[in-house]
Amino acid sequence: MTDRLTIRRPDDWHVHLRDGAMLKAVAGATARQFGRAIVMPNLTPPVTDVAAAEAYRARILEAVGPDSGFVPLMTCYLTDHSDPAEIRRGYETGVFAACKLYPAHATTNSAHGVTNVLALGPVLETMQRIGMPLLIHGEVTDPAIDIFDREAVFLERVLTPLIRAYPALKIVMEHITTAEAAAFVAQADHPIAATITPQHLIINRNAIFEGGLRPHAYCLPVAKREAHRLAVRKAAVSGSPRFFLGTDSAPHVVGAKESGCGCAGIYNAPFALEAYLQVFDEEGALDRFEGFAAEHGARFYGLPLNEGSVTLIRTPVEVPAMTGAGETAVVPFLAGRTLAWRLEA
Ligand code: OTD
Ligand code: ZN
Ligand code: ZN
Repeated sequence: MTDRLTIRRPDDWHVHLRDGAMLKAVAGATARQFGRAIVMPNLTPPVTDVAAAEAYRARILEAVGPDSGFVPLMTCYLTDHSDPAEIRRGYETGVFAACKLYPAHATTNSAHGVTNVLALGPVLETMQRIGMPLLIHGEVTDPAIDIFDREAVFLERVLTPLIRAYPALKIVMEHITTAEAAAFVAQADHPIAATITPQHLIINRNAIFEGGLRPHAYCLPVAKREAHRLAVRKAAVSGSPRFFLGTDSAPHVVGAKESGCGCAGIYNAPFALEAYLQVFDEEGALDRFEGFAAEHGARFYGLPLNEGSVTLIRTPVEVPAMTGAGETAVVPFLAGRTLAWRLEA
């Protein structure tokens, strides 16, 4: 039995680092594990131009401190009014690593998102030409579509026409949750990949209702039935370079989750690597962990692999009931549970 695993330093290809006090409270958890992270732009107001991204990047670097070595990769939040020249300037000057597409009202702070993706012609043409990835929150927002079906319907209604119209546009389907999305990404004749979160590998939708309403198991896209969890797990451990790590860690202060209208989002950053590794271990796929965590994403983005390494040790570790205090008090994913691996300090 393997009891120590050393891999190249991994990256998180999808994280919400927030701002202000919450940024200061949570950024270290990500920087401790990952060499780089794709930082989501859904602040209020969202990060829609180069100046806002540079200022946000500076605040993140201040929060992680001068010696962390952590590199935040910034994203541009697309709106119906995004300017292709600004996006290109951001990409070519190394400020923007990608653009993020939120269908309007699909998830937290997405009110300024895009109402019709295919109407973004000049932006998408520019991105395709310069090789800039489009990161997609892949759910339709049509209220007539059941919330558990919104990802699968997005594949048909939006993603299929999109890849037909832009055959060379690099696309990442973020946080996939369904067998349909896993199959689509695995098989598409297109430069497409997907990120996978720890929660969608570990919980199914029963977790949201286990003995009562469980707000800390609620995120978007919402967890699906068990058959989907198993399909997403299979994709993650398959060794396919189209699947890679993206935590979608999305902290909300405890009172905003435990509420009459609780916010969507799961804070998994503190034990992200441990949670993923447990899944790979259970699946007998320890040898595939490094590809998923530290290689596939960088290759898809066209970035160099990280130098350096991290080591995980097989030893029980208990996830605390809460991290932070006051305005930064957050209940982490798997709070109170014991995980089988621990990241070596
Ligand atoms: N999902 N919560 C948030 C974002 C994600 O769709 C996402 O990327 C958030 O709070 O920012 C969530 O449930
Ligand atoms: Zn999303
Ligand atoms: Zn997210």
